Amino acid sequence: MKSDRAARPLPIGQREIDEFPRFGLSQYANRYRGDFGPIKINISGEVQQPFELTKDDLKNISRTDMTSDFHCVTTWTKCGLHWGGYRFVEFFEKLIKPRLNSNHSVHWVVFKSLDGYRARMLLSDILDSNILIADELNGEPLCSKHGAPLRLVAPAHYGYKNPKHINAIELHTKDYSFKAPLLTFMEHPRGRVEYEERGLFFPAWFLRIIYRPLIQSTIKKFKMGMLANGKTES
Ligand SMILES: Nc1nc2c(c(=O)[nH]1)N[C@H]1C(S)=C(S)[C@@H](COP(=O)(O)O)O[C@H]1N2
Ligand SMILES: [Mo]
Repeated sequence: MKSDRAARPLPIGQREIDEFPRFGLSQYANRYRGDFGPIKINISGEVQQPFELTKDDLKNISRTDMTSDFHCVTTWTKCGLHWGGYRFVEFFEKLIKPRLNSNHSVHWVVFKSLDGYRARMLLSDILDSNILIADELNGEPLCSKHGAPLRLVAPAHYGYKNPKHINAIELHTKDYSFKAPLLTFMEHPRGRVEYEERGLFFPAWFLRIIYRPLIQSTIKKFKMGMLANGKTES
């Protein structure tokens, strides 16, 4: 059943789907683990000393929740997901900012994941109050399928800017050159849904046409990956 979205049209080029599939780049499909382990995030880059954050550090941050739609760049949208966790802005202000270099000028934030994925975001984009570091989905602890132990939820950005299984955060200056985990054209530096920043070099309408036929086979590959690598949740 589709959700009632009469009052709010989907973003340009998106189509609503019923399920919320495990999804990503095909090369990550087979890197699923039934248990991605406890929270352990290594912080490095423009900091005085690299350090590690664990669940204990999160006790100092207030919890929050948010209902939002999730837009994959390949054109599927899952509406009305309810996330729980921490606002990234508070996570950053309390746990990272005090330990930055005194003369730092952080511009890019790079998230790295336990499955080898990585995503870069502009710091100024992710200090927005609707960006969460989530550990709950629809009232349950976040499952492995959708990014345990912690994932970024950035509803104004395409799915590829919502890294799952985060285990490292790097703070970089403006001149940092990011190596995308995908082909260069597939990684827009900002990836905002509102401006249809699907990728680079090609117009967004063209990327829709080449991505859309890949959705079903990708969902299948990610399902197979879970079956092969210790699926513990549906
Ligand atoms: N660690 C990790 N994070 C990732 C990906 C991935 O393959 N690995 N895929 C990205 C893409 S392209 C999408 S659309 C979303 C999918 O999130 P979901 O699996 O919870 O639906 O995760 C994003 N974050
Ligand atoms: Mo995606």
